[in-house]
Amino acid sequence: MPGVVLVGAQWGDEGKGKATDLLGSRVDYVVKFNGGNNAGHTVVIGDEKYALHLLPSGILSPGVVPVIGNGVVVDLEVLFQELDAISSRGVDTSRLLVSGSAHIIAPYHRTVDKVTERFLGKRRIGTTGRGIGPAYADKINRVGIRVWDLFDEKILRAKVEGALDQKNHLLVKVYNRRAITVDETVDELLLYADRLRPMVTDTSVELNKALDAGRTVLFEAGQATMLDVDHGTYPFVTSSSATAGGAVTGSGIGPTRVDSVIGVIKAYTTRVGEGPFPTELFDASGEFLRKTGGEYGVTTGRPRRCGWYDAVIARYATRINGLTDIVLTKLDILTGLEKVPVCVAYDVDGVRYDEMPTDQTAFHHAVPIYEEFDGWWEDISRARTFEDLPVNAQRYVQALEEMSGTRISAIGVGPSRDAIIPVH
Ligand code: 2SA
Ligand code: GDP
Ligand code: MG
Repeated sequence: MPGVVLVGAQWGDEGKGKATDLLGSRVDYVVKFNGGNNAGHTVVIGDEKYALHLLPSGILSPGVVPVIGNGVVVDLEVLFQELDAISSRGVDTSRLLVSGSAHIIAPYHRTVDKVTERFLGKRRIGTTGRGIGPAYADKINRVGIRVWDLFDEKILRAKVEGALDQKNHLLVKVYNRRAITVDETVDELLLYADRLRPMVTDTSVELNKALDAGRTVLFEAGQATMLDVDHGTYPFVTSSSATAGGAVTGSGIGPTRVDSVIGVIKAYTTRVGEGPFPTELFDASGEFLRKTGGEYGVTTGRPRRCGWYDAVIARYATRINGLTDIVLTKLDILTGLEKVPVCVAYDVDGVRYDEMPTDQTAFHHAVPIYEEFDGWWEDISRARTFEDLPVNAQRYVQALEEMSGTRISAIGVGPSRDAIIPVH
């Protein structure tokens, strides 16, 4: 019966892909419940490195059924490119299931995403340009196209017509672009319909049956808590529910099916795209984290903004997601620092905040209040028990655990599958 949710606790790229892969041998299903191919998860298995975008990370584990849930937005071209790429490397992709209720990213969503960002200028979000926001906007606006619609050409044509109505007006009149035709869109979407058909099902039924039968289902979030459309740093967020609640609505299970919620947190902080980031570093320390941590986007290659660990965010993520466990990643990247600062609270115009300010102006003004920890120089990449860690690294981890209020159940000390320390 265990339903396990795994979420990012910061602004993404915490190492969720690796954490999911680690659990792979113990789970029967891995469900992606939000986002689309804006995600980028890196999994390193032996000498092989896999970058996954739209596919759930569980696809790499033999025996796991990977599921794309109803909360996901699917770019069909990317789906098949990704499937072909990993099949050609010997991965069995035949078990993939896709929810018929998931929404489609049509070519016009990608166009609107790019054009809107350019139009926003200084107020841009820094999106991945994959059409994610416009596809979710259509879903909420009730002019979206769902996977089921691909199998009835008449319906598909009518829906594309409805969706293009307003868009063409905007594209032609406001953005000075050419109009997109119904025919070109329908033709492109139908290219994939036959190949997709056998994977499509009511995944809610499948997942609930699996849970009833005592199977373990892992719900894997894309993006992260601080990018969640409700709980993140709005408007500098993605357009989906990336927190634990999204696992429920995005896959069609009830909240009572969730037994544990794992938050993946990096030992420092990164962010890609625009928006406030209190502990961001603009000096040599930031460059050190970016270089040593290889902090470049998996999807777009963008350099990630880097900063110190923020315990206010960890506490917030604990509360919003109801975390039961934390997987702390990339502790190895902090090796070699004299001192390791941790943000314990914010100063907002002279007032101390121990909890996350949800008012956008207050968060923009938040100045970190730091506590400094002594660093360590020893290589920790081969540590496999907590006691193998230098005492200063142990103290750092214990302090983070106390500040977040959630137990740290595992510590990552390298990118590979085995570079992990189980705790407790
Ligand atoms: P979008 O494209 O509408 O979802 O962008 C909105 C914001 O969400 C951020 N976002 C991400 N942040 C971190 N990692 C993401 N995935 C890729 C990765 C990013 C990449 O894993 O490396 O390759 O650049 C991701 N996806 C969306 C985005 O930066 C905007 O701030
Ligand atoms: P995700 O989007 O949360 O899945 O994370 P990404 O894959 O975008 O970024 C995390 C990066 O850190 C990947 O390159 C992983 O291979 C790597 N990684 C994960 N855990 C660790 C760790 O404990 N130590 C080190 N050095 N790298 C890690
Ligand atoms: Mg990522």
